[in-house]
Amino acid sequence: MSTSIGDQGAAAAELDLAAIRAQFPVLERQVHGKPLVYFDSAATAQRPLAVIEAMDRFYRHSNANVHRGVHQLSVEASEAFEAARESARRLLNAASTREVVFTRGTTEAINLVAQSFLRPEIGPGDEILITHMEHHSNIVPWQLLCEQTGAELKVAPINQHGELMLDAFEELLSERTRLVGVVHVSNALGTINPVAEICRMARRLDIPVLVDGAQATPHLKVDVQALDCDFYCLSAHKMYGPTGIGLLWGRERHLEAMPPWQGGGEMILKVSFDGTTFNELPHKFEAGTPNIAGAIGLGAAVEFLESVDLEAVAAHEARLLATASERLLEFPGLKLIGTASAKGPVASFAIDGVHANDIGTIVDHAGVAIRTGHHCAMPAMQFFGVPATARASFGMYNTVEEIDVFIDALKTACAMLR
Ligand code: C6P
Repeated sequence: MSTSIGDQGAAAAELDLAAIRAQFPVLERQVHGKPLVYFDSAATAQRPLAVIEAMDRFYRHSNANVHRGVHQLSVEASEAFEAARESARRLLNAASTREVVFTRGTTEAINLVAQSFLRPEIGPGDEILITHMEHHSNIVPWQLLCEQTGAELKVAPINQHGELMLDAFEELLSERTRLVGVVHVSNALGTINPVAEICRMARRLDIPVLVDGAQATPHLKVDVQALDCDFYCLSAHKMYGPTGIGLLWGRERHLEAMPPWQGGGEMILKVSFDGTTFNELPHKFEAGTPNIAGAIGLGAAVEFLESVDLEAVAAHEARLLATASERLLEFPGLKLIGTASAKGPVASFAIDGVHANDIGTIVDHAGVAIRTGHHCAMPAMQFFGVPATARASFGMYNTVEEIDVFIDALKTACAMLR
């Protein structure tokens, strides 16, 4: 398990960028008459042909419901759906596909853990520990749970670089802590958290750890067994797959002990008015017709990630981040928000006297797509005393030349807005 994108880079081979870019049809388009520069991969990455074609193939040739029919199409759909689960297992080095639950994405995976794993176990006097850099998806489900149960939400502090203060985090762990929820790679700051170390600390007190991996899986090799966490959540659309699908990985013994979260078809073995017998893992948590094409797209995204040299990708993305950060710091009054020593490819910044949304609008006219706002991480914004940032986030298909276009567009924006 790598902890830093930069660390992976030193000996890595060069990426064949032209070959990678050729796999992403959207990169050929123009926006406002200019070639698209897509610097918003943290919001959602673009999709390679392999993903688009896998979903298209399913709809054209094998579309049917899963686990229900004996007819050929249903068999093919079920096999493709379960093959995608096996691909997801490989991605995370999970011990078994029984531990891989398809969800709508990271958000739903975290809510599932909050309501099914923790809610029956928790009450007044208990605590849930998260960090100050979490996405709202890893804050609000715990706040709701605290309201429902009388438990208390604790927040571990971060420093001015946007790094978790590990000593303070460890001090907040106690026999009252019933779960730790931590983001692997922060979407707003880029910080890569030392998740294995966090799990070691929590393990000493037998506290389960949930990792929000939404921003990690497109960039890092993740091994849930090596991390020794209890739950890992991800969204396919951040890792070159489709929207509306993601997964919860959970240790089998936890998932076995957890009650179903939603009831309906697919998650049962037998139903009568006297009672219901639930299906085995992981189907117990997959009520209703699933997002079949989405799961197949997720599987194709995993295979796409397996087809590239992830170390070379990491080195390339680290170079993009370093170049962008250096060039951004040349702007007077610009502050980088998030300067952790271990960082994913996210350059978040604020400029004195200039609103982030105005920057976003002006650079868009040069064809450059960035995200502006609070990035669903308002507490992190509050910590840095800014209402919003402009965020350029990179994927494997971005180039240094695109950073030149972005910097020129930003110069135009500053000249107009100041
Ligand atoms: N961050 C961003 O622009 P969903 O919406 O469930 O696929 O993912 C939620 C989520 C959870 N955790 C982290 C660290 C995330 O980055 C996200 C999504 C997007 O940064 C949209 S707000």
